[in-house]
Amino acid sequence: MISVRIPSDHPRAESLHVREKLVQAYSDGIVATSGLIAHGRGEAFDYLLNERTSRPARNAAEAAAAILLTAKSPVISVNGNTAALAAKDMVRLGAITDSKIEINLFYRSRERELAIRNLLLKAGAHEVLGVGANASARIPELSSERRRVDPKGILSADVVLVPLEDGDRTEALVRMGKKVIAIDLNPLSRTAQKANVTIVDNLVRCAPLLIEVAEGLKKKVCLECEKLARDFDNGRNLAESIRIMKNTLSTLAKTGLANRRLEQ
Ligand code: PTJ
Repeated sequence: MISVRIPSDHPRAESLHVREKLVQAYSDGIVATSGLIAHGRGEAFDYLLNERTSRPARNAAEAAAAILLTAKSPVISVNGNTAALAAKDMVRLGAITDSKIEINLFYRSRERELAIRNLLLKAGAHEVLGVGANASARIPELSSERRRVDPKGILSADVVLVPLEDGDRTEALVRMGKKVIAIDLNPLSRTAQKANVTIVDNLVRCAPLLIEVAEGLKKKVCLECEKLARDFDNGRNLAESIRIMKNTLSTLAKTGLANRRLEQ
């Protein structure tokens, strides 16, 4: 692998560091080839958010944390990109919200399962579900590899957090009566549209935010969590995220000049 030194004064240094993380994780067998393509798609949508966490994303993160904290059996589903970008944060979030961690891959292979499990264990996870024969249950009406789930985890969960997902599973989980929380920079994706709560934000920013919000809510009474979960309207919130993207484009269409942070 060719590794490059990213100059710290490069205007896109932060974004390039994230890319390098994914490229390294790709050569370590953690990220799927398509994971690199998925990241590029995410970056394009992030431009439209000015690479900032928006108010609707923050509101969705609050509802998500509240739902995780009040769930009976929550599970955080981890794929290659999530492991590469936020392994430590997912483990920490799991500890705060008492959520189990389960590996669930679209491009499933024994090698990837083990590489991701090792990364999660190194990040502090005590138990990693969904590996090998433990993913013995099946999500009904789903034919992709994502159908393989752990009876101790996603199969029996009431709430599932799915960062960076590819669509069909979210619908299937909702059909099974589970609450699905998605993290997806594309508000138009099937996952974003079908989830109960969608955080339209970059996982890299959103993971620490979820931790902060969950820590704050944990200290408060349960009633506040219940209200946050009950009052959240995903359709309305998605519309706000789409409006922010539209406004970014409208402003750009007037002047043609992008925010300096986004210049290459
Ligand atoms: O590790 P595997 O085998 O489970 O495969 C994972 C990928 C991501 C390859 C698989 O789930 C896939 O093909 O996903 P899609 O269909 O490309 O969808 C990924 C979604 O995540 C897209 O809507 C992207 O815009 C979005 N996305 C990409 N990077 C980020 C992101 N959302 C939040 N934060 C990101 N960093």
